[in-house]
Amino acid sequence: MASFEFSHKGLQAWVNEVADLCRPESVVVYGDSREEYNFLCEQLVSAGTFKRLSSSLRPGSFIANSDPADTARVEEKTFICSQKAVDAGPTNNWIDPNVMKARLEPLFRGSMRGRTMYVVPFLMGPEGSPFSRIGVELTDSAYVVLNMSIIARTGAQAMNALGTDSDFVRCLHSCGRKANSGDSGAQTWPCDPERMAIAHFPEERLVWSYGSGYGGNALLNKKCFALRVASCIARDEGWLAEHMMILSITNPQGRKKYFTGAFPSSCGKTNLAMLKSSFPGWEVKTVGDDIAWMHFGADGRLYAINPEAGFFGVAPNTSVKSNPNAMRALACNTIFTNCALTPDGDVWWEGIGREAPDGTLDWREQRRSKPDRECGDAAASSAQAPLSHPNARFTSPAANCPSMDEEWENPNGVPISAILFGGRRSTTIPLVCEARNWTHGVFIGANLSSETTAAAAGQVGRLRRDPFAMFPFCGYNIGDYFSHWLSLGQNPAHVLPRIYQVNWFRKNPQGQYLWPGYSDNMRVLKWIFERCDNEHKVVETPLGGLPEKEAIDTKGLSISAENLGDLLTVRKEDLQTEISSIRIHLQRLGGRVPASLFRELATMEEKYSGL
Ligand code: OXD
Ligand code: MN
Repeated sequence: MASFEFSHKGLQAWVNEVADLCRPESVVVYGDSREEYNFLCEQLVSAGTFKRLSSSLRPGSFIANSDPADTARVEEKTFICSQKAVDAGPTNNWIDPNVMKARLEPLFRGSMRGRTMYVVPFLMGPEGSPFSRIGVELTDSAYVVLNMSIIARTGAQAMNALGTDSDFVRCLHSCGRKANSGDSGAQTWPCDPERMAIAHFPEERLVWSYGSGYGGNALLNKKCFALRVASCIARDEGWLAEHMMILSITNPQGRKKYFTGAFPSSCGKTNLAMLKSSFPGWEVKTVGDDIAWMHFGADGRLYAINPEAGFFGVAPNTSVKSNPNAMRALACNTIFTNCALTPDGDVWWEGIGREAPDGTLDWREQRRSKPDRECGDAAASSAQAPLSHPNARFTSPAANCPSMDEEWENPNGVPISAILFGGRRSTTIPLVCEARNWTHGVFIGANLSSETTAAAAGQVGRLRRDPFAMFPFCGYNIGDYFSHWLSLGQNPAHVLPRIYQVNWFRKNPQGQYLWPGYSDNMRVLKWIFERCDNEHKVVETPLGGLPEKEAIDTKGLSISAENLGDLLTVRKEDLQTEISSIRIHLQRLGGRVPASLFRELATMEEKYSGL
């Protein structure tokens, strides 16, 4: 085994300790040079994990297919191992940290035998930012290393930040191997789904992930560090680590504002962050598509950085229509996972907007022919096995994306004027409404909900409450998390952003969408932009302030007055159901839910009775 001398003693001790436990054949520090990146890609091609895509159609890009039992984040196998169960709270699986370590240690023992252990230092946030944080992932997966080098800042930037004594979050990852599978290091996608566990030890700023090589289970910088562990650090230090996209809007006069937005998975957060405005004179640019770290600045305003350096986006339904900027971002130097592979060496997925050629290999490497060819919306293909997995992904550098904002790597972050909460709601929730104040905004975030889609297992159309879109990602008691948000609103020095609820997914009784969505969401962003400048009046309702119908700019849009009216209507009968559903939800979240949220519910009920 190669031995390494790190000038950081803490890192040295930890690397030695893990190597002793996991017994890799060698230890390699990943420095993120072009040569190292290419070398690992070649290694994965030889191993059969990667296939190189056509160099003319998709230069510098590769496709990988995972083990069919390892295709998504697994919430049931994700644990918050805080010292006390109550600190993990009702939204997390809790196991005592000592019990979890005793359970996982035998699985990690020798788990890297026959493999290389990569040491991957990474920086979350722009270089030189006071808000950036350091992590180190030790992993036995070259696939993980390559994905990390796209979505995080690895190599010299991270090493320099680490120095000889900086704090860092320790992320240990091993794909493991299935019980009784022999000792072959030769599988194209090693994993141990039966015994998989993703364990967070928030008090120790430590993550242990065993048994999965996929996405958020294995790229520990993202959901594990930047949300679950970072949310605990943020609570302790008075800032916010959120599951939010960040975008900028520039108006025709050249004035710019930044918004963040929390949307549960599968509600078009990436599409919104990369929205291509079809609205003359208005421009949207991207700062981040998934995670925002936010701090109040010396001027009292809230500033956000995107801790990531790339996108790990859901491929199905990404098309030139739904997200032209993402399509440009994944044009080259991209890793695709669980997409279909066309005979000419390009990728394909349901909803890409063109037909799959005959002989396309599906994500399970089965050759598929004519009757299976599909085009259009992913939902339409559900009658047959899809060619791409519903959670197929692209991993692309942010630098590829033509809509990145000039300030996206500003070390001080960008000042936030508005926070959006949105989900898929076919009824009840209007196209947009404005929170009355910060506390009401926190109430809206706490009750955020969305109807489940065909892309996720389980019943379609069921309402799931996903507070702040953080249900799977808040590393501590969600009641304390609400209190943390509320407390930031009580500091008189803070200049608070306005809070809005949006819903692009309302339907008429015939089940048709009332709003065109996509680039026309710009019309709603424009109204919010103008509201932040105190333009327009709002119509008060129990859900918050709604736009007057004529305030939503519909120039060039063919929408009937009836549909627009429906989109901006709060119905009394819907509210009754909503109020009881919110009450059940808040009660279920247990004793640490702050009383002021129940007071907000009482206010909503009073306003409802007065209708
Ligand atoms: C994601 C998610 O992968 O939210 O970003 O599930
Ligand atoms: Mn996400």
